[in-house]
Amino acid sequence: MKKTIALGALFAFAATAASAEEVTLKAASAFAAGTAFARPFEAFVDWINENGKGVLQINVVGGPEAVPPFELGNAVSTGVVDLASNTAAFYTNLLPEGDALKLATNTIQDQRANGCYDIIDEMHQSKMNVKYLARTGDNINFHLYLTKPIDKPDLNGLTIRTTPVYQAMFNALGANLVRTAPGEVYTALERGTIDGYGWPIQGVLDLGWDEQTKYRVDPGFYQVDVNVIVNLDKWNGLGDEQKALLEQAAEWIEAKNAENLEINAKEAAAQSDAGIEVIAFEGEARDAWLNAAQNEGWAAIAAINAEAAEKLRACF
Ligand code: 173
Repeated sequence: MKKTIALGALFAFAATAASAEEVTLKAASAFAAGTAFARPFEAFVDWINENGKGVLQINVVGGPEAVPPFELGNAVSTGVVDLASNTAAFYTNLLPEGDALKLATNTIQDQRANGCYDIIDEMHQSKMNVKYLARTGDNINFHLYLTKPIDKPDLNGLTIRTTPVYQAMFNALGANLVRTAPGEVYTALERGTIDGYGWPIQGVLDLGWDEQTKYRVDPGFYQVDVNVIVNLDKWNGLGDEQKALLEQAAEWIEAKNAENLEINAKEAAAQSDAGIEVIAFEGEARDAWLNAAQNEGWAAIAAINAEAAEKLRACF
C-alpha cells in the first residue's frame, strides 16, 4: 500500500516536471517584419512571450527573407519550423482547397461557433500535418491596384501580378497573370513588367508600393486570411498547459480582428494622401466585379474538391 502511494506520487511529480519544462517554438512569418500582415502575428508572439514564461516561448527566426513565402507551408509541415504565420494562398501546393478561406463572409468567431473551424482544422491536420491555431485578417478586403486606368470590369490587355487569391477572378476578367511573392512586386512595377497587382486594403504604404501605384479599384472583395499554424507533431507533443496558452493567445489575437475596420479607413485615407485615385465601380459594373469574385472563386474551389467546397460554403 505504502509503495503504491509512493509510486503514484513519483509519477505525479514526473508529469508535473515534464509539463513545467519551458518549450521554445521556432517560428517564421510569410510577411516582412513590421508590415501590415506581420503586425498581428508580432503581437501574438509578444503576448505568448509575456504570458508564457516558464511554459512556452516563441522565437521568430525571420520573415520572407528567411523562408520564401511559397515554401513556408512545407517548412511548417515538415517541422523545419514549428509554427508559421501564413496565408492559405501561399500553401496551396499542400492544401489546394485552403484557398477557400478567403471566401468566408463571416468571422473566425462565427466559424468556431458553427463548426466550420473544426472542418478547417481537420483539413489542415490531415492534408498538411499542421494544427490550425488562429486566423487574423477578418474584415479586410482585397483590391486591384493599377498603374493605368480602366473604366469597366474588363482586364483584357493588362498584365497583373497575382497569387491564388485573385487567380480565378482576374483570369475570368481577361487579365494576363504573373504569380509572384510580395517581395517581387515593387521591382515589377518599377520595370513596367506588370500593370497592376492584387493586394488587400492594408499594407500598400508599408511596402512603398504607393510610389508606383496610380489607382485602386473599388469595391474590395473576399476576406484576408493570415493564419497561425503549428507543426502537428510538435503540437501533439505539447502539454495541456502549453496548448491552453497557445489557444488563449489565439482567442486574444482573433478578438483584435475587430480593429481592422478602423485600420482599413486609415489606410484608405493614407492611400488617398499618397495620390492613389479610386476607380469605383457602381451599379451593374459593381455587380459584375463582385459576381466575378464570388462565382469564379467558388468554382475554382469546387473544381479542386467539390465536397470541401460544399461543406465550407455552408458555414462561410
Ligand atoms: O497578394 C498576396 O500576396 C496575397 O495573396 C495576400 C494574402 C493575404 C494577405 C496579404 C496578401
